[in-house]
Amino acid sequence: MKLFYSAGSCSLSPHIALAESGLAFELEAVNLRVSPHTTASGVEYASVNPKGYVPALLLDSGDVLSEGVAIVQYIADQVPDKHLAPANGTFERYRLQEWLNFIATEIHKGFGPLWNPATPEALRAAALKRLESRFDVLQSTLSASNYLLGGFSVADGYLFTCLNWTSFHNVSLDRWPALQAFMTRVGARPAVQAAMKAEGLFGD
Ligand SMILES: N[C@@H](CCC(=O)N[C@@H](CS)C(=O)NCC(=O)O)C(=O)O
Repeated sequence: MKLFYSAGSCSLSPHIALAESGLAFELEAVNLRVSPHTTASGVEYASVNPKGYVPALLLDSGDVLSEGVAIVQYIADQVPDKHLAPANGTFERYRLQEWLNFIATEIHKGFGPLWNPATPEALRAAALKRLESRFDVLQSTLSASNYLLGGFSVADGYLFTCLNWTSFHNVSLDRWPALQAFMTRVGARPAVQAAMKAEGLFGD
């Protein structure tokens, strides 16, 4: 398997899932700053994932799977003994999908306007306010539980990935102590450390 990624972006989520899985995998960086986006081996990225964005997972079969929430569930299902996702068909699996969708649409895409330097200040402030209301929801869950589903799951790797962006945007998590504790807890996991190190996110 090969994960196409861009350091620190949402592709860190499947990278964490792969590291947690113990499965063998390769990485190939995608340069999102150039147009057209190009991979480290010099291939035009659209030939791998016509959607043009990371992440994408190239399977040994030759199939390419895109969309982070699909990829992390695929990875989790390869290693059921690791309990990275509840079993398909159980109510808990729908609970996982509920969180994954919340993270994708409310948190991940909630950061969208903050990345765009052309976003007017009023729009940025409104986007931040909306994000903060979603942080309140997370604070409520994570003050009662170490992880979103109780035990670590791929949803936690995804949430960690997105909340990590608060540091890029100077957004303090001081008002959400359970989120701060969550970041410390997830960030200390060896697999998360390994994925972040591989992406050069520790500045070394
Ligand atoms: N719907 C996609 C969105 C992925 C996404 O937003 N990727 C961003 C990085 S976090 C990206 O590659 N942006 C570059 C681009 O769209 O050209 C998913 O959930 O996987």
